[in-house]
Amino acid sequence: MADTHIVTIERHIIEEERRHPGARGAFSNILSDIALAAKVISRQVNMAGLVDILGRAGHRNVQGEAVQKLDVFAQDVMYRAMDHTGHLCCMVSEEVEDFIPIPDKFPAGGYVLLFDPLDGSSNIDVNVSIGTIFSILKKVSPEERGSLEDCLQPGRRQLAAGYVVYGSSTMLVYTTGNGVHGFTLDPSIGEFLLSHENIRIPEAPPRFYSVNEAYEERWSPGMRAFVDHLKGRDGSDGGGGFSSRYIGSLVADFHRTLLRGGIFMYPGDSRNPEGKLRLLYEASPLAFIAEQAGGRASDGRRDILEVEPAGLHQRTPLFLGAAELVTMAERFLAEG
Ligand code: P6P
Repeated sequence: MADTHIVTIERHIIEEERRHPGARGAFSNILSDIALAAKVISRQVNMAGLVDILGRAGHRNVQGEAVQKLDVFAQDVMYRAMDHTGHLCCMVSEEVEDFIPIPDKFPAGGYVLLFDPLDGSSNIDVNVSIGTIFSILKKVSPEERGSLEDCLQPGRRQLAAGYVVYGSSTMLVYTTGNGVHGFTLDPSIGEFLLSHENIRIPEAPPRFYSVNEAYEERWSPGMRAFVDHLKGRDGSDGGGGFSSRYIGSLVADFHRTLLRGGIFMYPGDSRNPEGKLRLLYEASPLAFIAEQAGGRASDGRRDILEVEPAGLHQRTPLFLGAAELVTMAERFLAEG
């Protein structure tokens, strides 16, 4: 008998919604709309090499169509999937300087969507996995149409967070605060099917550390000491036994950390004290997921989810992964 127990993401979202008695379906519709946008982006990403949309914009492809850069395309897809639904009061995108209001011709709703439509897009031309990252907040301001106040909330207030990784397969991973669940896109039926239920970050080996070591000269002494410890160079107990993995695509590096364990780091340094990664739509959603998977996320001193945002695109140092390693990193950094 074929296993007919296939769980689509739509079914999973509805079952999740039943856990929130006050939910009126808007929240579930947002997640389903994101899944639809992910399918459209996935198709375009996987066709990138074929329809000549690799990283260049402004010219016409073989079909004579005007070509968008994939990150601009992904931005348009996310925006058009969400602007008219009546569930959002505003949006924040890595691609747009200010917060994005809902057009007056459409009704506004009670949620905020913050997203990086296509992170790591510079990796597209060399066929490295890239991703979409999203975060959902509840509207808190009295304004009907949403405001900056609704966007600048600490990560602890997120209702849901997730990412899509466009790799050897396309996977959507999300949490609504009830564990982390992964869905793999079956292109033959156009459905995301539950493939990784209740993901937990493994504490046991193999253990990977993930950081761009080209910047070592710019690190603090504490950061250097931590990585030396991971390499077993300091001869202390518990050091060594790690492998280094660094893809240079945040979603891909985090996805590996979530499934295989270890720690991902993008620290601040002497040239970029706040690091490179963005708080609202990169660090915060991944931090929510990491915590829900039994891990931790820190800026090197405190939980990412406690940081009070001051700006839409503010950067933050990021230490993400197995709780014991993130806590160890904080200890080394505190020593100098
Ligand atoms: P670096 C990709 O450009 C990105 O924004 C993230 O996806 C990735 O983690 C980081 O930058 C890589 O930065 O400085 O190591 O090249």
